[in-house]
Amino acid sequence: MSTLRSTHEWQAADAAHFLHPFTDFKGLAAKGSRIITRADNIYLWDSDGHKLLDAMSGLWCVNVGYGQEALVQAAARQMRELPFYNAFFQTATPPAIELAEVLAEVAPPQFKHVFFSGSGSEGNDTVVRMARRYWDLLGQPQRQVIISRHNAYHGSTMAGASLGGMSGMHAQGGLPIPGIEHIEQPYWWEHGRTQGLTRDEFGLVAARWLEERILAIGAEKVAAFIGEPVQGAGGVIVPPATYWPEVQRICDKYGVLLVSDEVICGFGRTGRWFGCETMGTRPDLMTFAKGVTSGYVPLGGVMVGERMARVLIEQGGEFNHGYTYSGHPVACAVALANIGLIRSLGLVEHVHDEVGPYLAQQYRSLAEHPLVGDAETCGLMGALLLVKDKKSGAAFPPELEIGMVCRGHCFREGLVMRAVGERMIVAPPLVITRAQIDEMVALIRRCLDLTLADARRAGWLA
Ligand code: PXG
Repeated sequence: MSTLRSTHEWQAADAAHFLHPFTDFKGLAAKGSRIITRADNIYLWDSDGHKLLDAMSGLWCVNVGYGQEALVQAAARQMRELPFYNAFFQTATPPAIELAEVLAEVAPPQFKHVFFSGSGSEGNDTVVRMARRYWDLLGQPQRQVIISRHNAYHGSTMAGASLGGMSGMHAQGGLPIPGIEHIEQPYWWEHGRTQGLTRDEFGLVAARWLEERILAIGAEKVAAFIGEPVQGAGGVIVPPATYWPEVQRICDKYGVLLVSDEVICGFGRTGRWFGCETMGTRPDLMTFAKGVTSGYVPLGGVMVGERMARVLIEQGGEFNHGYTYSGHPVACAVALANIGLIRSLGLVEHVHDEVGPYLAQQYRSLAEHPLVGDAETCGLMGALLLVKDKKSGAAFPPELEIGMVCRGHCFREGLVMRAVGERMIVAPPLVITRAQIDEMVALIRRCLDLTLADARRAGWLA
């Protein structure tokens, strides 16, 4: 593979052949992709040699940072020894067995079993089939409905996108599939602040939307509730502290399974191994992907709590579901090296005790910026809401795409920060240091200043 082509040559070949995910194909072909050629620690370099601080960890996944030789060596060793074998016909490979064992160690105590997939989306397809199968086996086949939230992201397969609450996705391809319902998200700024509720009051209100929906459907028809501990792709929506414990209480009351989608929140992101531990829930299923291998190779899966595992194992017979790459030995070997590194570097503690609180402190100071209406963090995830009028919290009209204006400055200044509507979000690698947080926050502040200057010039401010 040549890295010696010019940026223009890469862009031409890209436009000629590569259909990118979630992309306006024609628009990108006209503009040309940004070509990323190498990375180290928390930094990327593009094909013009421009250096960027990657405050998004690739795509919420490179938890241990780039350039970790232990993961490279684990992949090379496993590829030499046994690059592939399946787990279908009563076979297994040592890395898959060992990873299952290690996941049972790092996951909350109710999890002793795992079903592997190749991605988070496939993991959530497994969730749908497994939850419905569980109720079938218990003689309650009418328990089919899975409740999720608007503005949730659970992947891009038919089931994953159906569970997700992205209207743009539902508008294409005949989604959602039957038996998926959505309630409103626990987004205080939009749904609680305007009602004059405190965050904690709103958390209870939002959780009770779940109870109302369960009662409207009939509890005997509800299989499960699924949610991300903190919504990632939806814009780092950190729920009030009261939300998840109340959701847990409601799920317990009606016997509804609780599914924690840990694809982003898992493996240290929130300052605990899994986001459910930060939020205080005891899920029955946990979807994971991304941080399990720090994105070095694809791997996902579902941790299955004992309540369900006992039924699926003891009474289940054959579960007619699985993927060629369920338990891929190279992916599992890399995951083992990755989890080993998270442990030996103490990254979960590093987020919990050191850089998570430090990021929160820095975000309190960013909250003072005239463009910022709200600033929040959870572990190493952060969001800044850009507003037109700091006093009233009035929003910019969406057509101004203020987030994209800010994002443009970020790229030019050497920072990868995502824009989700008016929310500017970060989720840097967990190896980030305090000094690097200072560097990141200085870049963020500079980009906010540049965006503010643009907005002033254009007369967009209140
Ligand atoms: N669940 C959650 C919570 C996710 O964030 C998936 C499932 C699907 O995982 P796979 O591996 O199938 O992509 C995700 C993925 C974004 C963005 O724009 C987020 C994701 C994927 C692509 C874009 O923030 N998360």
